[in-house]
Order: sequence, then C-alpha cells, then structure tokens
Amino acid sequence: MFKNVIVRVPSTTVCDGITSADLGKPIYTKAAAEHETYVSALTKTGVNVTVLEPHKEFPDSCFIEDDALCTSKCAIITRPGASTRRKEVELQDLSDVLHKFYDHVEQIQAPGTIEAGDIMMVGDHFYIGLSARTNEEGAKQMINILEKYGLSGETVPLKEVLHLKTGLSYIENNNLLINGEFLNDPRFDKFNKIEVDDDEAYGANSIWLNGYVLVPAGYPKTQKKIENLGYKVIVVDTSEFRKIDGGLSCLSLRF
Ligand code: CIR
Repeated sequence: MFKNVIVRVPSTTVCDGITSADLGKPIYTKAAAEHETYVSALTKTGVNVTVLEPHKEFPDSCFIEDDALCTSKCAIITRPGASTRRKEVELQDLSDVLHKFYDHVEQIQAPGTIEAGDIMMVGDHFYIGLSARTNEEGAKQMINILEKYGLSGETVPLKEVLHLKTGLSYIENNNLLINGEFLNDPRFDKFNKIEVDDDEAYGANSIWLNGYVLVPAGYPKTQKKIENLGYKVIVVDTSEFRKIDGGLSCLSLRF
C-alpha cells in the first residue's frame, strides 16, 4: 500500500521542458488544470498528497519522480543526467519534505547520474534502466545504497525510450505492462506480461496505487486490458505533459 504521494505543481515555464516529441509546446493553463485533476485522482486512491510549490527556473521540475527514489526504508535523492535538471534536486523543499517522511535520506554523488524514472520497484527489488540519463556509476551507487537497507537492484540496458518506465510499469500482483524493446527481455519473463500495443505505447506508463490503476486518457486498448485484470481504473488526461515526454509516473513520488 502507498500512504503518501509528493507532487510538484508545474510552473509557467513548463512550456520550455525538454522534449523529443513533435507535439508542440504545452499550454501552461491546460497543464495546470491537468495537474489538478491528477492530484484529485491520486487522492481517490486513499493517499495523502503533499503538494510542493512550482519553480520557474526548472521547467521540468513537475516531473518530481526523477528527483528521488522513495523506498520502504529510505529515500535517495538522485543526480539527474539532464544538465538543465541537475540542480532540481537541490531545491530545499524537496530535501525538507523527504526528511519529514524519512529518517534516512541518501544522495547519489558525481560522477553518477540517475533519474528515478529509470527505476521500477517490484517489492524489495529495483530494476534500474541504463539510459541517456542514468549511467553505470549512478546505478552502482543506487544498488549499494539499496543493499545497505536490505533491498536489491539490477540494471537493465535500454536504447529506445527515455526512461525505463516509459516502456514498463509494474502494477502489482505480478502484472507488468510492457512495450517495445523490453518485450523480449528474459529478465521480465517471470511476470504476467500485459503487452501494450505500439500505437498505444504511451499507455505503458500507468501507475498502480492501492488497487487502482491510473491510466492516461486516449489509450482504450490498454485501459481495457487493465480493467480486465480486475483493477479499478481512473483515466487521467496528461496530454500536455506528453508534449514534453512526461507521463503519469513522472509527476509524483509514491511511497
Ligand atoms: C525530461 O526530459 O526530463 C522531461 N521533459 C520529462 C521527464 C519524464 N520523466 C519520467 O519519465 N520519469
């Protein structure tokens, strides 16, 4: 069960977020409205949501998932691989809120880089994508920290997507949403794989919270597959965030 969620409100500069998409710039007012709906959806799952203030100097800072890994034992502040995001993790309110919830707050050090969108939690085990944002050193430091607290981790090389969870989401009960380059990876053979069709690839980034699955709006085949597994589905429109490569998981820390 998750008890707590932390989000950061998008700032007016969200339109300047990093992107590889060709979907135009997000419109701030729409992004802000989508974010409010996202927070309401989270609240319906029974979690307490802490809402942090927007920060204009960091257009991507609403994607707070990348800034920390929140485990059952400790929180680990990351060191983002994207240079414009590197100092996001130095925001005092992030450190303050993590110290409020955790006795143990660790930090990834240079030259390690890691963004927690590359980390998928399955119980006490963590899959860590090696991506353009997360390097071997960052993953190694993360695994060492996890092991210190009785947790474990392993790396997963990735080539095509931004982050590991762009193409994979663990929705508990051994069910794994999976798309693209991960489909034939033997690491994931032990899971009940729910294949997300390529024309709905963005739907692979859905999030489980307390028996609910939040699914992005506009991916009906994926939504149906998740409903057929017996989950209560809440559909949330994140189309403004998609314009800058962001999805449902990126917008929160869940623990
Ligand atoms: C970035 O490129 O860093 C942001 N525009 C999107 C981050 C998405 N985060 C995630 O997948 N965890």
